[in-house]
Formats: sequence, C-alpha cells, structure tokens
Amino acid sequence: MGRRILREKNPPHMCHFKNCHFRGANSPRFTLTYYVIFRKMRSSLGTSGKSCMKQERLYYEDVICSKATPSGASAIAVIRVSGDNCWSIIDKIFLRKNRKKIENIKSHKVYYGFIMDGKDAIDSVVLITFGKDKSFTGEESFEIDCHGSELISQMIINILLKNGARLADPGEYSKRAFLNGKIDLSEAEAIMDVVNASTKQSAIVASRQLNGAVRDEINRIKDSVSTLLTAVEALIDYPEEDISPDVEEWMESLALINSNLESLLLSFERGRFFREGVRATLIGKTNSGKSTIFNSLLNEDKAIVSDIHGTTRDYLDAIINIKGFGVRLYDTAGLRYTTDPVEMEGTKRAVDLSQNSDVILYVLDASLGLSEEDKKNIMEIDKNKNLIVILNKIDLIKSASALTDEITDFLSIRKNFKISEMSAKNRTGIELFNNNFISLLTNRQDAGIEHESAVITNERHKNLLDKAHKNIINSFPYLRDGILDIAAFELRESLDRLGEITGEVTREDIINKIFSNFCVGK
Ligand SMILES: Nc1nc2c(ncn2[C@@H]2O[C@H](COP(=O)(O)OP(=O)(O)OP(=O)(O)O)[C@@H](O)[C@H]2O)c(=O)[nH]1
Ligand SMILES: [Mg+2]
Repeated sequence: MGRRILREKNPPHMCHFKNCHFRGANSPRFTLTYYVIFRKMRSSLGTSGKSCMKQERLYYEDVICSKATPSGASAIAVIRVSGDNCWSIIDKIFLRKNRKKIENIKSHKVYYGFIMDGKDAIDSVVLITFGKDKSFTGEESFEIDCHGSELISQMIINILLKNGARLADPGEYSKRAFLNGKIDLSEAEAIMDVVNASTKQSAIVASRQLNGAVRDEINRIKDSVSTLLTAVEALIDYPEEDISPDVEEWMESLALINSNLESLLLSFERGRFFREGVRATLIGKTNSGKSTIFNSLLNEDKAIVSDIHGTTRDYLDAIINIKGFGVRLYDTAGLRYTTDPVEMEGTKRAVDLSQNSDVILYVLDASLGLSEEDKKNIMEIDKNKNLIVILNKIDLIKSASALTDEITDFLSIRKNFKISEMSAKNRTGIELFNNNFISLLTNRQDAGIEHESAVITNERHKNLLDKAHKNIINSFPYLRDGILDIAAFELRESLDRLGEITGEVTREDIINKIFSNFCVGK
C-alpha cells in the first residue's frame, strides 16, 4: 500500500502572525515539514500563535504493524499496530473467548480471545486497544500480547499484512507520535536513550528528557527571545508610533537569555558522560601499581601484577561502574626510558590513550615520593584535562600529608585536579577515589542529578544551542546601538535554532535521519 499523508481541514496558506518567519510558509508548495512547523508553533507559541492557526490534524492513512519485543523464544511477544481505522482489522482477525466478535470496540480495553486465520485459531492472545486521543502515536492503535514463539508472532504479522497493514519502518511509531504532536523531537530522541541506557545515571537523564525536561527549558528560553523580538519588531514596524525603547531592560533580558543558554551548554559535558560513559586512563611510572589499581577497581584479577618493572606491555581495558557512571578504564604500560621497540610502542599507546581520555589517573608510588620523572610526565599532561593523582602504596608510609602538600603545590597551575591516597594492595582509599572521581566530573560531591534541571546529552542539541548562543551574543551590540533590523535578524535566527531542537523548524531529511536510527517497533 502506498504511503499518503492526509490533512484534515484547511492548511494555513496565509499566515499573518508576525513571528511566523519561516521561509516558504505562505507558499502554495506547503510541504510536510512546514506543515509540521505550523502545528508545532501553535503549541510552543501558546496563545499568541493561535491567531493564524486553524485546528488541523495530520495523519498517515496506512496501518503499520511490527513486533515490539526481540526475536527469539520468550514467554510473551508484543505486536503493535497503529494507523487510522486500524480497529477495523480487529473485526476481521479477532474473536473473543466466546468465539464472538467484539461488538463495540472501545479505547483502553483489554480483551482475551483468539487471533483467527479464516476458521483456524492461531493463538490465544490478550488484545489492548488505544483510541487516537490516548494512544502513543496519536492514531487509533492496538497491541497483541501473544505467546512468545517466533513462528506464532510471524504468523500473526502475516495475518495483519493480509488484512491491509504494512510492516513499520524503524522508529515509525515514534515518528508518527512526533508528527501528530504527541511528543517533541527532543522527547523522541530520548526514547532510544532510555532503551539503550546502561547506567542508572544515563537512565535518569534520558527519562527526564523523555518527560520533556529539555523541551520545557528550551521553550522557556524561546519565550524570552520571542518576547524580546516582538518588542524590537514593534519598533521597526511602527516607527510612527513613537515608542521609546527600554534598552536597559532589553539588555537585561538578553543577558538572562545568554546565561540560561550558557548553563544548558555547560550541562553538555556532564550529559555526555551520563550518556556515553567516561574514558579514564591509568598512567605513571613502571611498578607504581597501575595494574593493581585496575584490578581493585574492576574487582577482578584481569591484569598481570608483579614487582618486575615493565610488566604491562600493552594496554588493557574494562567497563566499570563508579557511582552510576559507566567508565571505560584503561591500564597501560609504565612510563620509563627504554630502547626496547616493543616497550616503546607500549608507552606510546599509553600516552595516546591518555590524551583521548576524559580523566587521567596518574599513579605515584607514595613510598618513592614525587620524582623529577613524575613531574616531567605530569607537566606533559594537557592542563585542561581532568587529572587525579593517585598516591598509591600509602600503606608503606607513615603519613602522606607532606607529599600531598608538595603535589598540591606542584599542581597549583591546574584547575581540574584531585589527589587521592590509596593502597590498592590493601583495597583502601577506593571509596575516597570514587568520590573524587565523581566530584571532578560533576563539580558535586555526589553523583546524583536529582536537583539538575535539563541536561543536554545529544550532540545535535549541543550544536544547535551553540549556534543559538552565537546569535544571542551577536545581537548584543546591535541592540545596544539601536541597529534593530540586524538585532531582530539575530534573535530570529536564534529562535529558529532553538526550534530545531524541539522539532518545530526541523527539515524533513533531518527528521527522517533521526527516526531511521530507531529500532523497529519503537
Ligand atoms: N605495598 C603495596 N604494594 C603495592 C600496592 N599496589 C601495588 N603494589 C605492588 O607493586 C608492584 C607493582 O604493581 P603493578 O600493579 O604490577 O604495577 P604497574 O604500575 O602496573 O607496573 P608496570 O606494569 O610495570 O608499569 C607489585 O608487586 C604490587 O603487588 C600497594 O598499594 N601497596
Ligand atoms: Mg602494570
């Protein structure tokens, strides 16, 4: 069946709303993209946008179906079906326990019965119905919970296909939910983050984004930009009205917008850690105890440990969990002068890895103190990198306080560092190390993000925020000096960039690309 997109009622060919600045909005070649933009604008601009909007609805004509659970045998498999009038298929393929059809299908009902292929009952199933107002996609939908045999679910899908449905594309349910205004683009993007979350922190951040945290924050900023833009445009459009601009107030609200954008941008680094995990590399002189620390943090004897210098020749890695953060931890070959080509390659790899890490864990043998070689190695570490100096083997010394002072002094030119005392052999100091690790990455003592508002985790959002931020910075001097046309242009551009995050002004090809990365059934 071909795919068609239908509109109810008239599309808004003419738009007189002042802030409707989307190119082509009044053109007869009114594409799906712009159509979506207008629907979305109405919700995001609140009442001000309503003046140019007719109540419309956009939906797909065809019915899609797919299995939502993974392939292979399982207790239950779930098959999803969505599309306008898809309940008519239920009439053709489902009989209740008493072998009768459902007389009057209602939303949010659970029915027990049989999927029929002609006269044959294929499986006894539970059927759940969702009306278009209450479904995820915004369309009439239903779900079939059948027995989790690959064969049975395939047979049911074949029956659905025979009765007019087609197989769903990856992410098509979410795409329909977006196009029907049930979720915005940032919420849709969070769906796969929730599905793929591997740590508690990444699950919390993704689920918060799914519940609209990013959307709400972006909309708050957009409202402020919009208010400012309306005031500036009033001055441009009605010079005869003799409105006197309150430049001071404008500059104040611009500064507030700027700082809101900056704190969202700052959340990205943390957000990336939540989402992608953190890369941390143990580096330091031979025999300082890197492999022992690696094993202690991993809780497994994975790396070979010995008192022979140069035991580790190549790097090893493992995924560990530090207070809810997924961390890829690397153990590397010890740094020392050598002419052995294999060891030279090992130390080169160690340096390369540390340069690509989010955190460098420089390991010192506390019983040997801070040598010139250690100083040289530490000096070579990029000053902007997060650094934890681990004073290992503190069981061999009476007190580490003098050494800690010496290192603090030595590191005073750096910003992002911590010092952690540890005895990897005795497994002491690990909790303190974990706390240092978290507070270095989050600037907080605990890893909890309960009090954080929106956290940006998505590269696309970050790039758009960067652009919107630049537009705001650009608009400052123009607004201050009364060059209002250019100031308004920059404010509009920034509104567009913010609208791209939530999907109000996002090009169709970008939308398609986003949803094509989803799994089938989502
Ligand atoms: N007393 C004491 N000994 C330790 C501690 N940590 C490691 N060691 C010992 O130090 C020696 C070297 O440990 P490794 O973990 O192999 O050191 P490394 O830094 O990986 O060494 P290379 O792989 O050669 O670079 C071993 O004999 C360990 O048992 C510690 O906390 N206390
Ligand atoms: Mg080692």
